[in-house]
Amino acid sequence: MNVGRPIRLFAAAAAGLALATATTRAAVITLDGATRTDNGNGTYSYTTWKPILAPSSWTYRTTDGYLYDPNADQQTGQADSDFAGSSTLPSFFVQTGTINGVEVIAMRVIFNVYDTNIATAKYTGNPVNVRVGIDANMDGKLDLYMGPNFQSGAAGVAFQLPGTGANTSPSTTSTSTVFYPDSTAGTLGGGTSPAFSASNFSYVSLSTANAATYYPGWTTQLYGTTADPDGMMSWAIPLADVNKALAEAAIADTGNPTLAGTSISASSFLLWVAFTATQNNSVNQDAYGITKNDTQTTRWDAFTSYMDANGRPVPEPATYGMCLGGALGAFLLFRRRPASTGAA
Ligand SMILES: [Ca+2]
Ligand SMILES: [Ca+2]
Ligand SMILES: [Ca+2]
Repeated sequence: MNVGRPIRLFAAAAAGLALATATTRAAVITLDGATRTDNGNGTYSYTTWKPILAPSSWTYRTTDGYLYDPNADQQTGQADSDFAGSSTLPSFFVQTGTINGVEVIAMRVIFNVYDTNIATAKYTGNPVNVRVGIDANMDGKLDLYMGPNFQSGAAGVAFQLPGTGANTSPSTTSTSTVFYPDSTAGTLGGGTSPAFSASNFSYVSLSTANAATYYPGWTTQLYGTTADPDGMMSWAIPLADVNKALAEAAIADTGNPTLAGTSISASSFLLWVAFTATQNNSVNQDAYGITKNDTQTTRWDAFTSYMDANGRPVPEPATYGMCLGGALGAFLLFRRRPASTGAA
């Protein structure tokens, strides 16, 4: 199933609606801020971090419509790379806003066990290797991966090109060159990965005890029977750098000819996927929103819904029709006004 084309049509139509909100002042992001707020009646609101939306038919969907990932479903056994969660506890979020005055896209995931190697900045062995992938041009194929890079000796936030293959499902997805863009699209890389700092990276030990601060309603999730604290990892990347990386990827990734000319804003509808791997070239641990026992050729866009960095879904066709009607009416009204003024 390729749902890219109809979604792209609605997205293009909705772009006009996004313009109306584009002038809203961007919020200042607190990278280790609370995941959600408790409404006090058994429900929660996501006012800053936005959980990834899930199709209504998908198995791993919370009752309020978000994608979650079951515990202990990662393929190689490291609990620190297992996305933790339940049908009431999503663990993959995005947020848009500013940090130190720079517009960023921020991402947050929560793992089943807190990894002290990461906490002490000893990036040795096989620490959690997490990537968020985006489909920026709505054709179902992931175009770019990004996340904290602990492995290459130059620790920091980095991008990766898609590997060879379709990159449309967990089993067809792989990652290739690690890079950070400069301002010359014609050559891959050339920039320097921003080193980890409080303004772009956060890793918090999350437990039932401190859930009121970091994630109201969270209870320590189990990999087996041990109630270890979970690891809440958040990072931020300047939006401008994402677009530079997309421009470089459009040239360097010869298997993705339709990416050329694609850039994004916080209001762009993207497919957001997350996965972990023991190496910088595969998806061999946990894919967010599907378990290791499910069919790994299931397309990412069959279990993850396109949304913007504000958590807004692609508008339904009926909604779009109403909005278009309203916009058209306003346009005609605006056009008529000078004529009637002139006649007076
Ligand atoms: Ca998991
Ligand atoms: Ca794509
Ligand atoms: Ca999974």
